[in-house]
Amino acid sequence: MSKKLWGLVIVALFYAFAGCAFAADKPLVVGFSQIGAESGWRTAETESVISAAKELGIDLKFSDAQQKQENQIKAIRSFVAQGVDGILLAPVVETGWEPILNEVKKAKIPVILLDRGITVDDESLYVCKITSDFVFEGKTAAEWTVKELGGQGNVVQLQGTPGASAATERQKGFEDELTKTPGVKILESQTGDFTMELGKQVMEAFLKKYGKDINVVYAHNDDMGLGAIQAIKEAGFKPGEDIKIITVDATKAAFEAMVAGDMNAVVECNPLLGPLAYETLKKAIAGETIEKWIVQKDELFTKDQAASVIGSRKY
Ligand code: GYE
Repeated sequence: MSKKLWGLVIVALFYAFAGCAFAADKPLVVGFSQIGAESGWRTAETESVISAAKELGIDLKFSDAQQKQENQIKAIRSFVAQGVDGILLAPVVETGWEPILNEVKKAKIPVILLDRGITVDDESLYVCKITSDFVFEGKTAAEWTVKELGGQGNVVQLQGTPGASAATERQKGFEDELTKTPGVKILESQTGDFTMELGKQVMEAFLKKYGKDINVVYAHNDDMGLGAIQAIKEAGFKPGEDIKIITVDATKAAFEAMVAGDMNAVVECNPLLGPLAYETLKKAIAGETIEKWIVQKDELFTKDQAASVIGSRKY
């Protein structure tokens, strides 16, 4: 080979190696279809997913669906078109995901469900779900309610988004546990769509109908519970005393309400799922076997603990 040819070979090899090194450094591209910004919990989750992406050098494509499944489907389709390496999906409702997830499967893109579950016949449509145990959360809220009422009293339930696993299962866990104590009755259950505004409106209607007959409000999230507190105050009652309140999430705002004496108890639900989501996605891409349900552990906090615990809360 002539010197010139050798020179060309060396240059070509250099670019080939440089190309490989570049490919290895190429950031992971991840699409995140988020439900919306309906609650303080969800804002904390969004922040966790975005900040973890920054820390890990991940190229994150973020899409806010404004609580609509059709927007989530559009976002997922666009992630596929962009050729992302993986998808994080926080599914607003449980059903209706098969067609779009089949498209994703054909494109061989792994999907991880974040914070809520789905029901599909073909479980291979997603890698795993990373969520809390909502049935446990509901059961825990019921146990507290029974204890607080000494086995006798009336409850109203503010439900989350209809069809959302977080709502269906928080209701199931609560109601199943209450059947053990016939003295505690649920006067009425209605959805407040996980928002403060609707939580307040529904509570206003409950107060008009049942007034002081309501002993406990069980809200499927903090925001609806905080809305209920406003309604109770406006109706001239004292929240936390005349009417007791238990919610799920345990955000800072709920802790503040407990410190102020307006709220009585919260069941935790961890929204800081970003780091775990990426760690799991990387494992899935590397072909590792992953548990179908990665459960987040939660605990109950009561008003008495609030002041000492609030400082160490991370969301
Ligand atoms: O509890 C609620 C939010 O899916 C676990 O959704 C999540 C729930 C959370 O809007 O505040």
